[in-house]
Amino acid sequence: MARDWSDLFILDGGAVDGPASPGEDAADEARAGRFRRLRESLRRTRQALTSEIQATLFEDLDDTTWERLEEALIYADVGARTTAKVVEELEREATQGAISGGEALRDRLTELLAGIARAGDDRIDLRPKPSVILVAGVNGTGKTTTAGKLAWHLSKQFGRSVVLAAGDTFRAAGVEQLERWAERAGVGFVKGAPDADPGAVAFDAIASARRDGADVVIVDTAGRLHTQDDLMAELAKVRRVIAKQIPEAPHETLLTVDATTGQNGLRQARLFSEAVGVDGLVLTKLDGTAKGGIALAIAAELGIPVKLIGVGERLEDLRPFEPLEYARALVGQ
Ligand SMILES: Nc1nc2c(ncn2[C@@H]2O[C@H](COP(=O)(O)OP(=O)(O)OP(=O)(O)O)[C@@H](O)[C@H]2O)c(=O)[nH]1
Ligand SMILES: [Mg+2]
Repeated sequence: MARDWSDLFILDGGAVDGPASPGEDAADEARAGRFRRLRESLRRTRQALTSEIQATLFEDLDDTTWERLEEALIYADVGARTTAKVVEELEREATQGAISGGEALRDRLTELLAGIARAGDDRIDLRPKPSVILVAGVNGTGKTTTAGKLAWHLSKQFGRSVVLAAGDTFRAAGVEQLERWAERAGVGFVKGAPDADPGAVAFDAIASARRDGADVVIVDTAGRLHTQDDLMAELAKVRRVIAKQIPEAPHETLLTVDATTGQNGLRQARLFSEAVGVDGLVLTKLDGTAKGGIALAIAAELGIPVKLIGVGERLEDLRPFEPLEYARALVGQ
């Protein structure tokens, strides 16, 4: 279960904290602060859900309770199938007398949602040297931003040397945008000639990382090509070219999903995971939506763990995903 950045990454010889390594008290404080911010960013989701859930708290648990709860969860984008599963379970437990009253219902709801959100191993293995992380996703979902934020964390908090690879060669602006992130994060940057082949850029970036002994290569990719098939074919090709440098690479394929796109996110996750394979999800723009529940639908239906969440546009607005904190924030506990 990833809580802190040091829990998210699997590092050589244990957690090698970088210069900003906090002491235990500071870590607790940081955790509390982070939780506050997560609650704040999920405020909209929570307000919608909480008012429904609060309304059910003081009623007898009857059909209306379950209907309202279902509506609230579907509104939060938890998805029909996952919602049905959760509510059926709660109803069953209530009938058996295991849940009585609203408080217990809320606790159990939180527990069930957290359990669903926890899908498989949600860590990122950084032991291979260099580790290659491929960032994929449809256009505008936050790939470039996530690549930049992640590079910054790896460099600042863990002292890792990082190379950002401008694999979105489809748009010149995309290359420049990543270059600005590399400057802000203070990490390496590799781009190709205009209209270069994205696979070739990734290949060069890995070659330069190996030459310079860099720890992590993060490859940004295009989100929009002429067709979706083109996009999947290009991603598959980038992967093949990367594997020519290091057969096990990319070690991690992260898919960015914009939390504000609701159920569309589930379709995207299915498409990418079938076409190129996805190791983990980055749920972005959680700060701007009442629909944060899509993480649950993706975890439940596709078994893809959420590893990171984006809660804003600043460097520090990327965090490891923590299922229980997330479920609590969602339910309003
Ligand atoms: N509020 C908020 N905005 C975000 C977050 N992540 C990304 N954004 C914004 O979303 C917009 C798109 O982000 P990009 O990183 O450019 O997305 P992309 O997937 O690289 O887009 P393409 O390269 O066009 O496919 C930018 O304006 C980002 O600042 C987030 O977590 N919260
Ligand atoms: Mg981009």
